[in-house]
Amino acid sequence: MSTMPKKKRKMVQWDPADVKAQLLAKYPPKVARKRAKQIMINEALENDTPEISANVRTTPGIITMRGCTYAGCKGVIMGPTRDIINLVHGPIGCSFYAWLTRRNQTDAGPDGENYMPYCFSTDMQDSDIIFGGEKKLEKAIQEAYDLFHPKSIAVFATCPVGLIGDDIHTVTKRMKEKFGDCNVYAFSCEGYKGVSQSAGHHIANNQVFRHIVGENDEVKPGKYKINLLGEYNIGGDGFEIDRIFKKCGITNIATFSGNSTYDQFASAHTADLNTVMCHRSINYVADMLETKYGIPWIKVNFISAKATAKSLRKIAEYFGDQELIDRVEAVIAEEMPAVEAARQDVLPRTEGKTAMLFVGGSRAHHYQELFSEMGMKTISAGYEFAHRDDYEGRQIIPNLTVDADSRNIEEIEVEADATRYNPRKSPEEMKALEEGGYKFKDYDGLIPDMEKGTLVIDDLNQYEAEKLVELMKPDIFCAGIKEKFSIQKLGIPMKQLHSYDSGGPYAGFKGAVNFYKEIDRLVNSKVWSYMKAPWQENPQLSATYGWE
Ligand code: CFM
Repeated sequence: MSTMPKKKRKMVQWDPADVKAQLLAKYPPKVARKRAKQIMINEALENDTPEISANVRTTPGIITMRGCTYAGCKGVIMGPTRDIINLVHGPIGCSFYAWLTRRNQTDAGPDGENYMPYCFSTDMQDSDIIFGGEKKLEKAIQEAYDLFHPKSIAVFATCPVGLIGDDIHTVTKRMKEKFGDCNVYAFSCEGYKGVSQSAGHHIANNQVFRHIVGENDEVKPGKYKINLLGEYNIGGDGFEIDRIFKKCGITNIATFSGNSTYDQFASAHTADLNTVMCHRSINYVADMLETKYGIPWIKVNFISAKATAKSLRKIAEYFGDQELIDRVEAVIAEEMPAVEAARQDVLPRTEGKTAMLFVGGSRAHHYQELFSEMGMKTISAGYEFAHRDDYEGRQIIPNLTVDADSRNIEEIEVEADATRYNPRKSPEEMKALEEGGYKFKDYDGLIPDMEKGTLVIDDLNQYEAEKLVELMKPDIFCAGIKEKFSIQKLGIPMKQLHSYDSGGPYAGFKGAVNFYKEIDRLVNSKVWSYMKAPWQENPQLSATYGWE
């Protein structure tokens, strides 16, 4: 491929302050003031990161990229567990949009119990809204039990359920007692409950911790036992990470929750280390597992080959066993040549190109490392729904203020388990590791990793996305399905970093190779430069806002 002529780099000049001013120019003053706090020009200060406003309500009328609380609970956290029946209590539309659209993959496992291809819903009708839906819910739970005899049934509340006040927790409790061999519980995850799907993660994880974790005390085989928290097996990422763990001799007791089973959650307290991939969706589970069972946690990242190697070394260092350390080094040495060859192949065509990343609550950070391996710079990035700690680092957590919206979400009180609390390392061992530079419970966030003068934008919306592309002209824009076609119509290639379009895995070593090839193909395709929307050539209608 090196015979291809080197393309002339297009020079795009922009000034971050000017871009910010232009993004805000059309807003009414009150909205502009609010958005100004969520649009930050990165100053990448030495010891201090500038403050950004995050996890606040989207102004009504703005077309946000966010999803709802129900999406975060049912879709993100519980959806990827294959042998729990996910029964949605609500109108059918809410189920349709949670049915296999996220591309969280699964294998049926040795027992073949896999309910993921099914869609379970109470299909609420007008009459249920008027007279109450509890009886219908009870019947639906019974029907699911009779048909499948699952280990567990999870019930999810959608908006109308909260509005009419169905007591889903009493219904599920009664059914659990009635069945005796099936764990039934419910989630009050009505879509409106929080400002985004982030509230749904919290509601889901609280209930998983309360109803499932710790149910199975059986000791699983394995010398180096870990849990992988916040990895959802999108496009097979979890399969690739598990392949690498296996090769290294690391036993993954439970993934929360990609390709996981009920029993994995139930046994999670038997692992000796928690590794946290997506900090946003699950850091509180890591904290609860430490408080209740004494398992320490570390942040890891398996997006990019270098990050994968670093994370594996971190796990090996924790266990401190020479056998594991050597094995991890051998695996890295074996996997890296293929990655490096693929990287060298794409580099002449990708180097110097620019990217924008606007994804959920962790990928807008994680993928920057993968892009930098290809010599590409992220010029603007942000999360849909992350909190300030995901931007600025965990050290700011004590300063976070609780507002009316966050107060809505239950914080569960956890104490050390009377019989099963067992610190995996003594305070001296922990101290020795920390003195050698090892960091537990640590996440620095996205901002310190971005270059000076780049733009960090929280809860980007459709209007601003188009404006940003127009002003900064990135070579690729990464976000989700809602953004895909509007961005492509602007003549810029768009890669979905939620569902990966039809691609993946992008995690681990093999994933990095897949990603290099995919991005090379996208940023070097000419097809988008031919795009000219009809209205660009021949505007039919123009208008101004009332306040202009
Ligand atoms: Fe975590 Fe996720 Fe993400 Fe997330 Fe998500 Fe997702 Fe995401 Mo879409 S759990 S925060 S709620 S890494 S579904 S697998 S891609 S927005 S960046």
